[in-house]
Amino acid sequence: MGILNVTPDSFSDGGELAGGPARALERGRAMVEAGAALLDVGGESTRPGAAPVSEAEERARVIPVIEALARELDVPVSVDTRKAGVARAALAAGARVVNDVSGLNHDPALADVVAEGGVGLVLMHMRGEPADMMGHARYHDVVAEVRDELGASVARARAAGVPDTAIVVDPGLGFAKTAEHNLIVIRRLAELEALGQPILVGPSRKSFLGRILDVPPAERVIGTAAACVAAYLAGARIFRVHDVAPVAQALKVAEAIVREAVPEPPRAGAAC
Ligand code: HH2
Repeated sequence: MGILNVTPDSFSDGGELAGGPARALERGRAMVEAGAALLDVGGESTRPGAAPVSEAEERARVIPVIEALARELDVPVSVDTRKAGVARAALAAGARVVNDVSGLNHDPALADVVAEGGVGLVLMHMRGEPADMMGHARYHDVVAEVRDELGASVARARAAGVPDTAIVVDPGLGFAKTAEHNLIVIRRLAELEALGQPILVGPSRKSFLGRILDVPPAERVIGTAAACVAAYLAGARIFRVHDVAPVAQALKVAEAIVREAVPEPPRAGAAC
């Protein structure tokens, strides 16, 4: 899942795609060529302390981009939003998945929009709001609590009529979690398989990698790939990243090792 943030203030790529859909389309096309199977468009930064965005502003940011991607590219588009109104407009513009970082805790109407649209739903774990979530990073057993709280989100989606086949769960790395919590969650990710849904992770360029590596966001690409491989080995199957090409390579190698098989014959000249 390639990240396309059309925000002025995202923590690592804010402002890069401002000014109309052309640059987002160009970036999206490059991500698909690099191996992305899904593109995630977001119009509201949810980094710790980020300022909330009005529904009208969020729609104005994401809708033209979603229309362009859905029209021009062959992969499904997801909308990263917590708001039912934005999700409804995004589905009308061609989005096929809703990625809700609040796990259906922010806007009760969002589950109905997903059920009526017959689209996919990513349920991410967080506590509180982006402004205050780090104050909620207190757990006895972070993995068990994330699993149980995600289980409540899954139950809410089912109750609204979203089928199991449409639901993906995500532990929400960095959302109401300290760096140490993120590491524990990745190492014990397999415990989330009890929920019975595919697992997505989003470690891309996040500050826990900066804590380990002491480098700024743009230099956390190899760290992101390492975190994705660790999560893959523990059961994750969808990876939300800014840097699709290097992460896709790392995952391809990890998958070949797990399967003990080279995926396809090497191209002529690539044998050595
Ligand atoms: N992380 C961010 C945003 N959306 N969605 C899911 N499912 N999982 C995540 O881990 C996740 C997410 C935050 O990262 P980013 O979009 O790069 O930054 P910002 O929120 O500042 O736009």
